[in-house]
Amino acid sequence: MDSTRRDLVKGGLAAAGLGILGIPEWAVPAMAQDETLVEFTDLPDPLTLVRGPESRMIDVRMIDGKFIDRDIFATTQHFGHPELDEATYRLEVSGLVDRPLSLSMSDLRAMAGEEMAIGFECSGNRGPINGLSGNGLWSGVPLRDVLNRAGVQANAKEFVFFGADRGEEEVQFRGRSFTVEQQYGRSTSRETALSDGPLLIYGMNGEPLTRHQGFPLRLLIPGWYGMAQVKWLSEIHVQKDQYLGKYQARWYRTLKGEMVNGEMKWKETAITTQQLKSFVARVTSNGRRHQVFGVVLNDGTPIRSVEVKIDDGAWQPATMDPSTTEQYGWKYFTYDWQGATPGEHTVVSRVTDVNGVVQPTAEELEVKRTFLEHNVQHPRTLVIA
Ligand SMILES: Nc1nc2c(c(=O)[nH]1)N[C@H]1C(S)=C(S)[C@@H](COP(=O)(O)O)O[C@H]1N2
Ligand SMILES: [Mo]
Repeated sequence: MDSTRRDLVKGGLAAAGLGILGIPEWAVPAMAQDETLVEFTDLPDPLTLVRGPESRMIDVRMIDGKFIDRDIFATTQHFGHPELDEATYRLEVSGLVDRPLSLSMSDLRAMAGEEMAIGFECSGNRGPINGLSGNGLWSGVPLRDVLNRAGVQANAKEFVFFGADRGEEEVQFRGRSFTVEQQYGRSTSRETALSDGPLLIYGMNGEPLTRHQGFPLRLLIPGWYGMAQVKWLSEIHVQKDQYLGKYQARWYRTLKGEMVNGEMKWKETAITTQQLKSFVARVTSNGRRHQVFGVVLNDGTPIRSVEVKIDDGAWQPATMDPSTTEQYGWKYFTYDWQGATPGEHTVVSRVTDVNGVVQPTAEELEVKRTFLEHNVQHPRTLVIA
């Protein structure tokens, strides 16, 4: 990760264009003028990408650059979008620290900043559109620097991140339920909190965050699913005990079967880092030539290959876009579909990482009973005219 981050940092926070980061702009995949979209037949009609001001997906068919513009970036959350005033905003750091902090945005901006390409998806994101996901060039302060400034004590184990958003939550306990007001809260281990990765973010793609993205400050843990990326971050509380808030302990879990010594064990696990995924975002035609374009995202493990399969054909190697190589960013791939015949077809992609982990088939994922972490190979259906 170090080299990726340093390369980006070299450009400096002022780096506006991609060129200055050493990324040739020609490599950014936008649809060419003479290309037209081939229509998918698996999309709901009408296709609802925006569900009120609170939730929107991106239309992945329209991806036209490395980073998704902040004004169309996917957004979702549990309690709406609080409107915070940058002038009075403070980040509180409390609990098992030597020096509790109350930092203004100018205090944070005065600290050494970094820039990193990070793509993430909501853990509920899935096909056919897979649009609850995005990729940005984020700027902010390393979390570790803020924690070191506060002085984390030796017995600190759990780092809780609270958003400024709050709402009434029902807490159930042995047949009784209690309604209390809670903040959105997520926690990480000491190891993750003090690692060389998490950033307290105040900008994306060279601009300030929008309210949808957590203005004025959000946490980003590279490689993790969306629920960890706490927006409108108002408080970091350092403690010894496990944090068991709803969105930490109950809401983001997977129930999955696993064969252990010939016996099926049903395991509940917390949602953490992103499962290896690729998806077909669009197919375009230019006369008789057809091209498949898609996206790869995961936890930052390097990718070995992406393949595309048409109908019942063999897996064919796709080409990775050489401009999308940042460790935690989205990666793009294309595949030139030769000899596409008029009529209905299915197109599916699969990605393999350097450890030999392959994106699972629907059959392999049947043992996953809950719907989060859905990284299945998702066949798209379309009609060639
Ligand atoms: N404060 C706060 N942060 C939050 C949430 C929330 O409800 N409140 N939702 C999380 C979830 S589930 C996701 S998927 C991401 C979405 O981030 P985005 O809106 O920037 O795409 O925010 C995360 N951070
Ligand atoms: Mo999410």
